[in-house]
Order: sequence, then C-alpha cells, then structure tokens
Amino acid sequence: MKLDEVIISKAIVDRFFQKFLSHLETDVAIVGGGPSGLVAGYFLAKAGIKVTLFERKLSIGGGMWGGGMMFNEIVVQKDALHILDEFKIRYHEYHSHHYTADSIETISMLTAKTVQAGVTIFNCMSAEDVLMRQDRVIGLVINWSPVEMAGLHVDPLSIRSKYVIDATGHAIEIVHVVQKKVPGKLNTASGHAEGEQSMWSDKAETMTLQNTREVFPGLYVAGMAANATFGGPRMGPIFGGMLLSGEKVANELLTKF
Ligand code: 48F
Repeated sequence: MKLDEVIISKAIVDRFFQKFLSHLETDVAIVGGGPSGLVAGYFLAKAGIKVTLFERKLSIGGGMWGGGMMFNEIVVQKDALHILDEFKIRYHEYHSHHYTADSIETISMLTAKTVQAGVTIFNCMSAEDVLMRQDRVIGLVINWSPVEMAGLHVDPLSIRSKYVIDATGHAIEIVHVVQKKVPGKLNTASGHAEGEQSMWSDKAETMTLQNTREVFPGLYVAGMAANATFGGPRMGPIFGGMLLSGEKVANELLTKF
C-alpha cells in the first residue's frame, strides 16, 4: 500500500469543490440541520427535488442531541410515529400518546437517510443574508462559520435557489434578516416576526404545524422557527411537531414544482 498525502489532499479539495459548484444553483435551500430541516430535506429529495442544506455547526442535529436537559431521550407523540417508521427509528410506548426514542439514534438515522435520499449538506457554513429580486427571496448569502465566529472581515458567497426554508429554530435567523433588510412585510398578523411564547407543549405542537408555511415570497418557515415567526408557545423536548413540520413544508413545496 502506497498512500500519498498530496493525493489525499487533492481528492478532498477536488471532490468538495465539485460538490460545492454543483450546488450554487439548487431547487430548495434549507438553513438549519435540526430535525425539521432534515425531515423537510428528506421528503423533498425523495420526490426528486434538488436540496441543499446549510448548517452552522460541525454537527448536524440541532437541539435534539441533548434530549431534555442533556438526558438523551426524546418524546414523540403518536401522530408522528409514521415518520419514525419511515426513518427506521426505534421507539417505545411510555404512556398513551407519549413515545420515547434515543436522541442519538434519532439524529443519526435522520441524518443518514436524508443524505442518502439525496440532500447535500454543507456543515460549518452559515447563512448570513438572502438574495433578493424585486419582492422575492431567490437564494442565500453564505459564509464559513469560523469567519462569522472570529468576526473576520471576509465577504461571503451566494447560492441561488427557487425556495428557501428557514429551519433555524428559536433564532429565526433568515426571517430576521428579511424583516430587517428587505422592503415589504412578512405574511404574519403584524407584518413582523411575532415571537415565541412560554412553554405549552400540547398547544405548541399543533400550532407548529399550522404555522409551517410561506412567510415571505420564496421563504418558508419550519420547526420551532414556525412558532417564533407566526407566534406560538415553545414545546420543550417533544419532537413530533418538528418532524411533522418538516413533512408539511416538503409537501407544500412539492406542489410548486
Ligand atoms: O434548533 P433546531 O434543532 O431547530 P428545529 O428543527 O428543532 C427545534 C428543536 O431542536 C427544539 C424544540 C422542539 O422540541 O424546541 O429546540 O426547529 O436546529 C436549528 C439548526 O439551525 C442551525 C443551528 O446551528 C441548528 O443546528 N442554524 C441556525 N442559524 C443558522 C443555522 C444559520 N444562520 N446558518 C446555518 N445554520
């Protein structure tokens, strides 16, 4: 066996840039690799849509790794079990309507199946702005997360997409950018992000689904971002709403293609 460090380096650089170049134009750009973003990407890609997902952190999975308060189990309600089945994630009934799953298994399976369904994930990249034309979002402005974290003055790059999904969780980073920098109002009651309310799991899970929709032409919200945008309580470590929201936004977008 003769391994060559330069070939190893060339292979990585070459393959990465082939991948990156082929995603400068995409059908759906998802910001955030938490449960809602992953599930949205999975169902879109499974239907043949080109999907590119940007995640700020090195690891995919968002707020799911730590279960509740770092106890790495999650709760999923009965209505969302078909999604766990789709991803072949094991679960146990704990109480009527309350099922549990191992958070590590859940994220691992969501990530593996999403990538294998065809979603290309760029980790360690942050979306810092959107691309605009007239009154519509047409893509994202992205940069390396380490540039952002170090506060370095380095200009970003842009990718064009037919639709963008803000799946950034509580922070609703893309919605905030649009609210601040793009003329026009959001499709919410006040025209601005309504903000999330204190914990009420049952109500929050229902509202997450209702709130999963287009918030500005070309921009959809999913997961916790849906409640933070349209107004609704937080839900804590119950994840069925996140999974169902990902499925819903994918189904809504599929009607556009
Ligand atoms: O927070 P997160 O897991 O979002 P989610 O899919 O799920 C919410 C739950 O985890 C939990 C909850 C429900 O029980 O309330 O909080 O709605 O994942 C959001 C991901 O987006 C990334 C962030 O690092 C996280 O992994 N992210 C946030 N802003 C950006 C981003 C950005 N500007 N660019 C790229 N990634």
